[in-house]
Amino acid sequence: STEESELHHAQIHLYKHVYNFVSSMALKSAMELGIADVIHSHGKPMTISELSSALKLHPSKVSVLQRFLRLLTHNGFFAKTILPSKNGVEGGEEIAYALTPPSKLLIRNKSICLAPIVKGALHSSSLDMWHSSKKWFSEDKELTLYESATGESFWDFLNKTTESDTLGMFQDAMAADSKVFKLALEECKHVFEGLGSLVDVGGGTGVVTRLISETFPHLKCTVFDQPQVVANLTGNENLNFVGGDMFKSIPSADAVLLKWVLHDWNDELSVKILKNCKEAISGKGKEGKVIIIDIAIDEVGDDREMTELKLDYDLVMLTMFNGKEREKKEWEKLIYEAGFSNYKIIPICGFKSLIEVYP
Ligand code: 2HI
Repeated sequence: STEESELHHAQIHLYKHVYNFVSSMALKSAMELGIADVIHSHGKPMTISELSSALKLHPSKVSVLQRFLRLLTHNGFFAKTILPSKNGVEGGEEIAYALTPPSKLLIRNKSICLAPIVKGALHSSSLDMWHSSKKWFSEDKELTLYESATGESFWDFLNKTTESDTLGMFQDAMAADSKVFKLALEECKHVFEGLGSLVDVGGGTGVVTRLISETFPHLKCTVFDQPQVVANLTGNENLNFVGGDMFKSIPSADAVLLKWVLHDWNDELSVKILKNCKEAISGKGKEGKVIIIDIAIDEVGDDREMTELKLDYDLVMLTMFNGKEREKKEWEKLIYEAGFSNYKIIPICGFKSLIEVYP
């Protein structure tokens, strides 16, 4: 009956969402084991026994590895290939696992490697807070879920010195993400053409600025971040690191870059940052610009998978920082509220957008 079939589908739907975390955590296991690295250095697809000895697993874990790989293969991280039987005997064929484009993103020491994102985003410090959401919903406080659960903000957690280098973990993740920008820079070169100077607000260790600086060697670049972030960093003739507070004032330049910054902050604080950006580019008159790189939610234009990722990110930003991912309309409101007159939005890097904002 239709009632029965509806129940079946509803059940599958619910269980699938209950166990979504298993796919995330199996991906984390693959990253920690370094499965992609091993297949990559082997240079060709590997059988289970080859993998298990290269990974130095306990012999009792061979079948465990095989089952992890079955799920990861189903999820598109590996591809099964059949190796011809060695001695030509029928049924002697062996299965070997090959890399796919998503697992190639886990290979370390490649120019683009997203393993640090997997590590940081699926670290217990990013996940534990979710167990406290019921308490958080009942609170009449402006705390993030992270603060409500741990008693301190994520930023304070990053900055306190502990035996595990959490600030380093976060910076590695941000730097890894920034390297993806190298390809995007080709598509959006025109955005930076003709500029004399650029300040990268929240530029961290300067990965994006270095990429821009390599492409535009005459551009005077400044990486602006909190004093403790830039303390031990040195630039070169056209790249310098400046410590400060973006809520107070931002160094002057022809253009300001805000990559993955505004989604960490609520509307009120984002407008404050944008107003300081406007002040920073005021010397250039109408020629100055602010360049925002962030997510723009577009439930109509994007497919389901893309929207799901953007909405997931929205809850990550909400729970960690009281930040948000914004729809195009919300970006527009923010931009005009900060006193800008116009903007242009283009998609880059798969799921992000580049927004050029003009005074
Ligand atoms: C490391 C990486 C991430 C994290 C925490 C870490 O939180 C991310 O990649 C995510 C999120 O899962 C993130 C992305 C952008 C951003 C802040 C966090 O501005 O330790």
